[in-house]
Amino acid sequence: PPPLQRSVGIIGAPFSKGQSKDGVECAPNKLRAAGLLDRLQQQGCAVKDYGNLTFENVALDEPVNGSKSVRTVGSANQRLSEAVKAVKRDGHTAVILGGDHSLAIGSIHGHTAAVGPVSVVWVDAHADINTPLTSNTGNVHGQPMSYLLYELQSKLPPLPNFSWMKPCVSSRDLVYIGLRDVDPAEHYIMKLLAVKVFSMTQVDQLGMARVMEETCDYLWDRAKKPIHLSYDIDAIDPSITPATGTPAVGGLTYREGVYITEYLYQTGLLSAVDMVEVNPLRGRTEDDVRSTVSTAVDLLLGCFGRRREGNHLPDYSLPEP
Ligand code: HAR
Ligand code: MN
Ligand code: MN
Ligand code: MN
Repeated sequence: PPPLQRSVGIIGAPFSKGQSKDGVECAPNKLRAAGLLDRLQQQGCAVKDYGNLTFENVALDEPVNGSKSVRTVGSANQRLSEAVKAVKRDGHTAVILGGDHSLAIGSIHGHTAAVGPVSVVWVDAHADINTPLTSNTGNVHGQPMSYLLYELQSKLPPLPNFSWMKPCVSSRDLVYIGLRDVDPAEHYIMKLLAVKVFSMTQVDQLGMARVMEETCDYLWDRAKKPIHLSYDIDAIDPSITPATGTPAVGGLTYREGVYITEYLYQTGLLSAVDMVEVNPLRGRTEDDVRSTVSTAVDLLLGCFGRRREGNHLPDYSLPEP
């Protein structure tokens, strides 16, 4: 079996300007308060918490081609990219606690800057592949994949505070899982680039076990590369994770969601994980928030070796009478 990475470096990215709803910036501390670090340690991980990043609010950040807060998003992602690069150079698997999904720009950029080309597994109800010119909402959290892909560079207008970033992902190294709310332009782009997609239709057709086998077969066809898992909590059905900004009915079950993490853990290739779009201000009840946060924690524990069959530490020994 491959040597399994159990050293975790956590970065809080309390960033919300990639969309317009307050609250998503509270998620990193909520995930910590739910016991994330202790529970990772209890399951045998070495954990280093790098704390929360602070981001500057760029004044006079007027929309650019209709996209909102572009300068603020650009400078925040530059900071995040440097932080992720440092965590990778320290030898950890990076965990980025969002924040909204626009932070995948800096997270994936910093990851590739440290380790070279990666495979991206994007688990989401949404494709987040609008260009600034196709977006209907102007929210950058619906656009990060277009910034990252080599193949879309000629379609991007120049963006203020993004000159630091260069595209770093090939469309052949991207797999989507869980899609069910995709804009026409996004659908066109994914067909044009022949991106591998397991929408909810394929999840229904194949079952999650085959989806994960085919995901890895596809990604490993050329070479095994470090995996960047970008997990949007809205991939899970809103009956389980309602506290999120753009819930979409018909999502993954808790079990399907956890299976993805268990499967990727055992590949031994998981190198960075984003957990994004948890919004503690969006639930209707305390229970809504609790269920969303605890599911996000369970998904992260699954990424680092938690098994539903049970776990024990390698040095466990039975007490003698
Ligand atoms: N496609 C829409 C847009 O471009 C919706 C994006 C949805 N939000 C997210 N991202 N949570 O996954 O704005
Ligand atoms: Mn707030
Ligand atoms: Mn997303
Ligand atoms: Mn989403």
